[in-house]
Amino acid sequence: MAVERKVPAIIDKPMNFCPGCGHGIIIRLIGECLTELGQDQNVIYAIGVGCSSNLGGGLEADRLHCCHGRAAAVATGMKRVNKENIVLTYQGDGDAYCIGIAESLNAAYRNENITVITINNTNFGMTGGQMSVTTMEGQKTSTSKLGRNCDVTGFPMKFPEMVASQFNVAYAARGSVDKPQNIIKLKAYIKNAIEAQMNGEGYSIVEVLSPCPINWGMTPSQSMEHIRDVVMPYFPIGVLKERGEKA
Ligand SMILES: Cc1ncc(C[n+]2csc(CCOP(=O)(O)OP(=O)(O)O)c2C)c(N)n1
Repeated sequence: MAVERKVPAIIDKPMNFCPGCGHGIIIRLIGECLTELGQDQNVIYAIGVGCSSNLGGGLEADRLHCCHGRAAAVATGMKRVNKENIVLTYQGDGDAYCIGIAESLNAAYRNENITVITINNTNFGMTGGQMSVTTMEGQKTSTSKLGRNCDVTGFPMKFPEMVASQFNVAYAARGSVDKPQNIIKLKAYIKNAIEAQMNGEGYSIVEVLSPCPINWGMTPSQSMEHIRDVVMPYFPIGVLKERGEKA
């Protein structure tokens, strides 16, 4: 018998992401996880500046659209005064790891009981594809026309690995939307991260490798292959810190 799959009620209208963008898949997964955990009417968001800002346009949930990079600090306050709510941040790599690196690191350092979702598309998508700390070595962007030179700019930052190895966070994982098998795994990571918060275990983070076909100058299917062939070998997917594991 065919199983009827409904769009989670929390996602109330079409979103305005570019064709081939991964955000829609990720938002759908978050909505499904929240619904299955009975938290879809209990979630509040701290949203970053960038393409992640578009999350708010399609969601039936209260959210604060934070100043650029500050979502982890805002989420900290939201959670501390609303302990019964599930608090999620939804940010890009530029928002969370470039301009917001101090807030992001400090929330993890304090093991705040929040869930951080970071969309890593290896560039500043919304503003025209500038180089980010996650830009791959040799990647051409509008501010690295000849390809990123890591001898000069440093190497792509692995934020979840940093917090998983150095801080006493509850859960850290990296997933990808490049193919159905990985989307299923990603859903399990997001669910675990939210469950960690529900149990009061502390800071949980899921980074998602996501395509940006427009700024990468690729078709949607080429950009999924690019994730597999180029991005994933450097940013491996999987659980980086299991729940219940000490640093
Ligand atoms: C204080 C401040 N500096 C710079 C900007 C311009 N700006 C808007 S979005 C963005 C980058 C977003 O990149 P990322 O977080 O990777 O998100 P994406 O758009 O790729 O999803 C920048 C630099 C801004 N809005 N505010």
